[in-house]
Amino acid sequence: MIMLPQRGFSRRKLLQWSGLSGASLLLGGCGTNLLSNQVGQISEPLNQSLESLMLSQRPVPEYPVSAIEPDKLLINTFDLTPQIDPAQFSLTLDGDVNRPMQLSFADLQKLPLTSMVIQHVCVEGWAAIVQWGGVRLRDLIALAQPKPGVRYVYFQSADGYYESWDLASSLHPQTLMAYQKNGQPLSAENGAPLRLASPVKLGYKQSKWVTQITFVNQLMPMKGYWEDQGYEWFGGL
Ligand SMILES: Nc1nc2c(c(=O)[nH]1)N[C@H]1C(S)=C(S)[C@@H](COP(=O)(O)O)O[C@H]1N2
Ligand SMILES: [Mo]
Repeated sequence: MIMLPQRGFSRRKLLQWSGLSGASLLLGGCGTNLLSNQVGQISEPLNQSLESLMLSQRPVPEYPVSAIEPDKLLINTFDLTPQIDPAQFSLTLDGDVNRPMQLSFADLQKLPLTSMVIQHVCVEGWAAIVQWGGVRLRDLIALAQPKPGVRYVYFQSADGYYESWDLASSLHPQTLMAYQKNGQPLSAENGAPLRLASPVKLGYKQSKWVTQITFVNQLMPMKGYWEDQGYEWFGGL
């Protein structure tokens, strides 16, 4: 169970800004059956603009497992750590998509697991080589099927943190919704049950405790927890 109330933008506000009604949310909730029918369809073609964005992605070189620096990844959390029971967890995919859905943690674990060893870089002056394991965000995007106008992706977290990413970085083959760190299940402090992990973005773009991923055509006034306090939006590495 998610113990903290969501802060940051409310779901209603997000829907207002993105010009969506609540109706698309009601279509979610059929997660498990929907997913088991669709796991085989991840390679289904996306719309053409998504396909060409995916082809433009170049993988970032990875490190060997021997390079992992287990003690160097510092916990960086702006507020309290949510304690989320994975059995109660669900991830909502919504916004301007053909197939809004909710996925349980068990659903996510049925999807292909990708593991990578990359460097995490925090703008506060530290970095760590970490192994992350999880689901490629592009696989979730392929399930939800964004409509052609979608250009940005919003991530809402259980601690009230929020982020927005460009679609290209979200489709990068090494952008993961991770549930493992250094070969172990993610700890609560590191964002369990599900967090962003990617070698193409700075640390503050990598939301922990992600509960909702929303696809939109335009950026909204709230762009990200740190961005709205002056940090650069793209946050590329
Ligand atoms: N939900 C949430 N995600 C977050 C943060 C946060 O405070 N809340 N901090 C960010 C920052 S600044 C960094 S560097 C990384 C740190 O991840 P770690 O605590 O697992 O090392 O998480 C990012 N994701
Ligand atoms: Mo950070």
